[in-house]
Amino acid sequence: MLLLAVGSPHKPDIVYQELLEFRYGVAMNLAVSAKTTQITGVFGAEIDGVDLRRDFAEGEVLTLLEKHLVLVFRDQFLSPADQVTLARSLGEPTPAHPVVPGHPDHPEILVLDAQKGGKNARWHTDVTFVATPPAASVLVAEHVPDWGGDTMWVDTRSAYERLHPALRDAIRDLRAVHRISPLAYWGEPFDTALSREDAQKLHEDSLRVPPVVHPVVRVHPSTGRPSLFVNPGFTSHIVGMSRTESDGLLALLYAHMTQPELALRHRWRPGDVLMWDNRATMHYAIDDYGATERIVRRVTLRGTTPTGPDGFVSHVPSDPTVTVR
Ligand SMILES: O=C(O)CCC(=O)C(=O)O
Ligand SMILES: [Fe+2]
Repeated sequence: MLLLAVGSPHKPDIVYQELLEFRYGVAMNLAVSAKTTQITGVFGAEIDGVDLRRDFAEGEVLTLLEKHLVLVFRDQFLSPADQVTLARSLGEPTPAHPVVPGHPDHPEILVLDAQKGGKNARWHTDVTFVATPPAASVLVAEHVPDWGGDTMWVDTRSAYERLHPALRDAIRDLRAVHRISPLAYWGEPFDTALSREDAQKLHEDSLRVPPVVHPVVRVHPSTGRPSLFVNPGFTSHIVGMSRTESDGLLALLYAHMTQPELALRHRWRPGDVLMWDNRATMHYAIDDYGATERIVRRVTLRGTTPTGPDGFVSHVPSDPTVTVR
């Protein structure tokens, strides 16, 4: 019987009985083939030996995702339809984006084409400007540039755990306002990749998405582990603080969250599929490839409404002054 070692970063530590059963057409009580290799000492894992178009253990993948927060699968070459099938097997795909139109044939897919303004060169967590942000994202490389275009992630769970205890206590029950700012990451108004009309339409549609209040510290719905849940992409301010206090505190938290020790940098290869736990990470698509082609496709999976350590539940506040900045 082939058994896999547990716990070493360079040894496989998961069991894919279903995969084996698929490959050999018999039910076998064996561990097999999938190999997990940790990417940094903090988070992230590359999973080898799984074909995401065929039989794989969804439950195992979700467990691995919650453990490692970012999963890398190489050589998958998923079509848009494969990507949607995969996302459906892992959870419930959301529409592509609250205001940005989806793929013409697959409304769940958000196509990020750099030459059309789809560059997310800003630290953010996906879609935190709604009361129930996605639980996870599944990103497929459609066209990878010859150089550059890496994506970075940070582990906001470790970021929370590594704060000084006094600071952890100070922020534990704070809330923050998040709001959509599509032009901040979907091409600035001066970005020629986005037409003036498209920029105006995105801006007008975004005005219809009300600001939301989230806990600054989010308790993970599956693991119960707290993480920092503010991000430079969408968090505008901490509720009830002066501008000076809020800007200063957020700047401190962002500097802490984006320290290189909490980061992972992914060099894309054709065929790659990346998944991340969107409840405990932020990411940044590095814009260092000039005008060359770069296209990725994303599907987000529906999440639960965030809660804080004190039980606070995210919502759109009825008192509009809460969100005024
Ligand atoms: O382009 C990338 O690498 C990541 C883009 C992004 O922010 C996303 O897919 O949510
Ligand atoms: Fe993103």
